[in-house]
Amino acid sequence: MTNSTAARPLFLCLSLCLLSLLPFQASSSPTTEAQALVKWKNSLSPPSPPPSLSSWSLTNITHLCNWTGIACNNGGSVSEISLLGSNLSGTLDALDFASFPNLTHFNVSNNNLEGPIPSSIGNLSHLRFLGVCSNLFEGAIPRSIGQLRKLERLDFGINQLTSSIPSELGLCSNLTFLALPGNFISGKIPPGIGSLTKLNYLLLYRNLLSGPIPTGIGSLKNLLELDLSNINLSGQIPATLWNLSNLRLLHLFSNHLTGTIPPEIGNLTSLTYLGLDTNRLYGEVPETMSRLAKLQWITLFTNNFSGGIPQDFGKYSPSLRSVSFSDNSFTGELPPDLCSGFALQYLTVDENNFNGLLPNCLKNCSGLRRVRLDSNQFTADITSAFGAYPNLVFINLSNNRFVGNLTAKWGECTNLTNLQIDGNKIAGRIPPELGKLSQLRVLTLHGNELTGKIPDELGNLGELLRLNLSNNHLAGDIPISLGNLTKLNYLDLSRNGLNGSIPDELTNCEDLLSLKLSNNNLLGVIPLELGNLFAIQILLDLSHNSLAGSIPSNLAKLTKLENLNLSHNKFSGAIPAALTSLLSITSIDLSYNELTGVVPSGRLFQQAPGSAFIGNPGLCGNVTGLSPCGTSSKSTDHRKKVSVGVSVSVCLSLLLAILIAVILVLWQRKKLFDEEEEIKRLKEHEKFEQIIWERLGKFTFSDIAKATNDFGEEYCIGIGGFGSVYKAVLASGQIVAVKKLNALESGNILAINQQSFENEIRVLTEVRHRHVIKLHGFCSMRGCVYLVYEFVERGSLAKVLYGGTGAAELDWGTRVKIVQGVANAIAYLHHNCSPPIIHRDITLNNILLESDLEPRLSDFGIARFLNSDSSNWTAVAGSYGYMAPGKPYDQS
Ligand SMILES: *[C@@H]1O[C@H](CO)[C@@H](O)[C@H](O)[C@H]1NC(C)=O
Ligand SMILES: *[C@@H]1O[C@H](CO)[C@@H](O)[C@H](O)[C@H]1NC(C)=O
Ligand SMILES: *[C@@H]1O[C@H](CO)[C@@H](O)[C@H](O)[C@H]1NC(C)=O
Ligand SMILES: *[C@@H]1O[C@H](CO)[C@@H](O)[C@H](O)[C@H]1NC(C)=O
Ligand SMILES: *[C@@H]1O[C@H](CO)[C@@H](O)[C@H](O)[C@H]1NC(C)=O
Ligand SMILES: *[C@@H]1O[C@H](CO)[C@@H](O)[C@H](O)[C@H]1NC(C)=O
Ligand SMILES: *[C@@H]1O[C@H](CO)[C@@H](O)[C@H](O)[C@H]1NC(C)=O
Ligand SMILES: *[C@@H]1O[C@H](CO)[C@@H](O)[C@H](O)[C@H]1NC(C)=O
Ligand SMILES: CC(=O)N[C@H]1CO[C@H](CO)[C@@H](O)[C@@H]1O
Repeated sequence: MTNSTAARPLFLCLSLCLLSLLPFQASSSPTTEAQALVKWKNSLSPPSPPPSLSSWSLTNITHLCNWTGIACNNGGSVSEISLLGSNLSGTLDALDFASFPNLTHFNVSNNNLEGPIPSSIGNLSHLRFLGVCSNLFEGAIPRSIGQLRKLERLDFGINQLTSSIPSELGLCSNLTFLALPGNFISGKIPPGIGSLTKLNYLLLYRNLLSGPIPTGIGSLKNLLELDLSNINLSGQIPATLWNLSNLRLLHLFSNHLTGTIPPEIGNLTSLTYLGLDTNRLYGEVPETMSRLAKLQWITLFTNNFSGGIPQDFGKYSPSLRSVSFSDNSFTGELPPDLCSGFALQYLTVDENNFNGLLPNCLKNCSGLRRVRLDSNQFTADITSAFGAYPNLVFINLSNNRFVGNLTAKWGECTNLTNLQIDGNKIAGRIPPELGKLSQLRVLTLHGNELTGKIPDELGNLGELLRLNLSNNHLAGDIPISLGNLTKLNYLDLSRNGLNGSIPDELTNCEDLLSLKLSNNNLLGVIPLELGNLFAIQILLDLSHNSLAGSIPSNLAKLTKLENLNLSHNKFSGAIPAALTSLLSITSIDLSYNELTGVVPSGRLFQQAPGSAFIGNPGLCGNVTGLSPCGTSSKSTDHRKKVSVGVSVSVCLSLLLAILIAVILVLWQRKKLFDEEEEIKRLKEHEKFEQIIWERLGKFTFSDIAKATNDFGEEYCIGIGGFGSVYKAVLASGQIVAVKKLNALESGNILAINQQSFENEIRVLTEVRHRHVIKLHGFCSMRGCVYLVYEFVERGSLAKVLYGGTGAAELDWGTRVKIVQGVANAIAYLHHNCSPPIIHRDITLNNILLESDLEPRLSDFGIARFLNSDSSNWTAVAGSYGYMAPGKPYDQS
């Protein structure tokens, strides 16, 4: 991008014209200033000259001081150039800084300027304010910056600057505001930064820095905001940092910092925002943390903290708004005054070992919007522990030991999108009032002790994507109103005592990806229209019921289906030959029915294991586990019947023996039953993860682990803040790219909501577009999330653009082609996908190039679905910890 080839001839001509004026340039005068401005204006890229600069003209020199963005000092000499957001493209190369000896302000923030920041900027010896943020500037920060001794504000944020922070910056001792965030700056933070003692703001977040925080940081006594998040820092937090008693904002999150938090943190009495999450900090949180009277926002999640939270925490912090302790090893109860100020909106303490009851004050925090207490050992009575939270959007209480009943008052939380209370000991009925939660997208109550019927009112939850009521004691019919849930992706009512037949109306849920009704007492036949659930892909499980009739041949329409389980029912008749067209199936189970006749030929049935058909005495065929059908039907049929009869009776006596053994064992270990059930469920979950891989049809996680020598460095083709990318050449010859999200990123995603993440990923695997990378699938294993993409030859646009010889290939035609491709991809994601997909992180690194330089949009790591007007979903499910709350950065 450095060679701006356009407008070259014009540029040359003007330069020549201006060269002839050189003698006048010896001393500063309005004329030389005007000429320098016009020369730069004419160098800018199309639209050239920029319409916003129409007043900049050599015929208008008399009005120089009134030109757009220009201000003069009393002597009529230009003192300010301020062109914020003026839609400028081009470079600063043609701007002769030496012509502006009296310039105090230079601000070109929020444009599309590119190229290097010229070293000649060091000539602006009177400069006090330098702002170039939100452009495309690249290259190193010039060392000449050290000559700007009067500089007070320096803002280079959100560009593409590389190289390290020049130590000369330490000479700008009048700096009060130093911001370099959102670049590719590497190296260490120079120790000399400690000499900038007037600094109020030091914002270096989102760079590629490394090494420790220099101890000199403790000299910056005037610091109000220190943001060093997301820059790969390691080592301990220097003790001197805790002397910065004026700090309002301290963000050190998403680094590799270790060590403990010392009691001195209590000295930071002005602290409002404290972000220490996603590091390797450990030990107990000091008692003095309770003294932070102005604290509003604290994130400690994803560290190794242990011990209890100080009992006074919250007591003296009446403004506490957001508390996030997730994913540590905290124990004990939550402090009783945690939310005594009632300002609490966000409380996430999931994935710890908290136990006991909940703080009483919680009931009065009517401002709560997002609550995650899941995966702890809370034992509270859910009936009384929760208050009325009209603003609640998200609550996850899963996997605790909550007891009690669900009360009607949950129906008042009409802003709820997620209600997850699965894996507890909740009893009683499901209140019909839940039907009022019209925004609800996820309702999971599985693994409790719920009784009674499924309320018809759940059919009003028109936005519902996931409904899981499995593993309870629900009885009665499946309400026909569930057929109104047309957006539903997952429906799991398995392991209850439901009876009646499968309502035909269920076939209206045309977006179902997975339908699980197994282990109930369902009767009747499979509704014919079930074949209309075209979207169904992951699972259709009707096993362990008393369904009868024949298997409808129009199930063959479920061409995406991967797992079909109809076992342990009373289906009769022949297996429809049409089913052989279910090409996506990776697992089929028709065992223990009353099927008869010949198993149709075809890959599906030939490759199925024998266990898929056993327990159907009337079934024969050329497949494993079944006896072949004789050519002369009658006699062999008879023979078969005999042999089958014999084997059945053998099987039956075996079964009987096993049954007796099982009963005996159960007799003795009645108590263990729950645990076993739990293990079974876990196993099922594992299988579920596996399924996602099997869906690829061709390879599994272990194939990939093998192909990459268990993610060995030699197969790593890229590392970023998100984790690493590996190239895997599978045994079949297929090449895939595997993105391994590190604990940081995956922890973050999982903290948001594992289920909705999975849900999204599954749908993303469906996206097909020439300019969108194919996502084969994902797997979460060993605490990491792995995304498997199709491999793209040339790597990222950033790599081609900035690395080696690539840039030369990228002529303007190709660049336009890339832009068009990306635009196509975005249009497709926004308008042709349902629900629409918003990428939200389109960067040079996320645009990959094929060998013919066709672009492919990748990395939907943080993409979220947006259902037309449901911005809540995105906003609140998003990574709250990462929205810079203070926004000092926008104050310029
Ligand atoms: C600049 O504009 C102001 C009013 O906007 C006017 O009063 C002043 O005379 C102008 N100065 C010049 C040098 O054009
Ligand atoms: C000269 O500059 C002034 C001040 O910006 C502007 O109002 C005027 O339109 C300009 N005149 C021309 C001919 O561009
Ligand atoms: C720094 O600022 C102070 C007070 O604003 C001023 O007196 C001093 O001259 C400045 N230093 C430099 C090198 O400009
Ligand atoms: C800082 O905190 C420590 C430990 O809490 C305390 O002993 C010390 O007096 C505090 N220093 C100041 C200046 O407040
Ligand atoms: C729901 O959310 C909206 C928008 O955030 C808010 O105005 C409203 O008070 C909330 N509560 C209820 C009960 O609607
Ligand atoms: C609460 O649960 C208990 C235990 O299952 C049950 O006896 C009681 O009827 C339930 N109360 C309500 C209001 O559902
Ligand atoms: C929901 O389903 C029931 C029964 O199928 C039907 O009578 C009712 O009209 C449906 N309601 C809506 C809002 O679609
Ligand atoms: C049975 O199937 C196998 C392969 O699936 C095939 O080679 C064989 O010929 C078949 N036998 C009969 C009798 O059809
Ligand atoms: C009006 C004003 O400040 N003019 C000064 C601009 O800079 C030149 C060169 O340093 C001085 O000579 C002027 O006095």
